[in-house]
Amino acid sequence: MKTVTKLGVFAGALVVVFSNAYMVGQALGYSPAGPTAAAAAAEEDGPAGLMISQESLTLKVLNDTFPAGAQQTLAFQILERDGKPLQRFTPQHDKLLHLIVARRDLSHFQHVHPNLGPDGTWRIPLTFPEAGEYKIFADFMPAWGIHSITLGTDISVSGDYRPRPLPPVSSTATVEDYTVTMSGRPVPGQSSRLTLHLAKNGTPVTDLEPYLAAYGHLVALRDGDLAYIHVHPDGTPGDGKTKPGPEIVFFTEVPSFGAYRMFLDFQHQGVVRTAAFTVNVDGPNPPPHGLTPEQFEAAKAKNLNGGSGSGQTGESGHGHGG
Ligand SMILES: [Cu+2]
Repeated sequence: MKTVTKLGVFAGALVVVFSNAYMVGQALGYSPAGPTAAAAAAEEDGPAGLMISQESLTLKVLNDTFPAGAQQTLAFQILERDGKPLQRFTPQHDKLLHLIVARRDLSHFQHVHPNLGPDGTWRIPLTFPEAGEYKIFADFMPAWGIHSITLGTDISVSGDYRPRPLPPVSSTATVEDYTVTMSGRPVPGQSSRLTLHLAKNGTPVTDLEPYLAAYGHLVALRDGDLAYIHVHPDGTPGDGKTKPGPEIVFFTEVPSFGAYRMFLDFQHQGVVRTAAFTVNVDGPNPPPHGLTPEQFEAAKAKNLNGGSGSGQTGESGHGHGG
């Protein structure tokens, strides 16, 4: 057992050393171990939004209670590693911070933009429409940062909670007079092209308005843990080639197979609307640690055989007893 423990510690230490090297390298604008290793390290970070604290930053909500159906001011801070509120942010898509609110059953979604106070406290009037378990995601980039970070935390709104089942899978969503049709198929671990076609009362929409510097914003939340994927479209308004509809093209990468709820925010005739889709993503999942499928299968086979050749009990490599 001692050997196994030591190996475990050693493996852990390797991961720490590796990711530190990666972070330093990334901060300096290069990847010391090459693009494959960098991709592997990024992969190890996993999907965004699952943690309250990541990369030395911590999301802290200042409210104590959250009433159902009544507006109140949500107040929160992003704490730096010394516990002090982060005060300087780099704008992304016209905003210093994007706040996503979703109910755990994915029946409710909001994408709003809080205001930053001089002391580093973010505030926004917010209504949780019904009782239930919610999650909020703060999507931002520190002024000293080089990429966006999404921290997430749970919010409980007390009362009679009746979770709803996920709406059925459909490639069409309607919101008011608009019909949005999705084509393309997300593939786990791979950048996949998704095209969203917009029509109003059956007529293709060709005069979409830029909203936060894009013709559309797509947020995907994984059913079960609400892993967060925020995708911006291919092309930006005013680049001379991106048309204001009727199609918006996204390149999105989902982390695994499973069900996702995808929310498209778009602006037309002065109003921002959200169309929501349930999408079922088929496998296979990408192998871990940035390995190729062949490398991973070979590693599995090696571990199963464990050097003894039995491959049945796994005792030589996976003992947990005393
Ligand atoms: Cu936003």
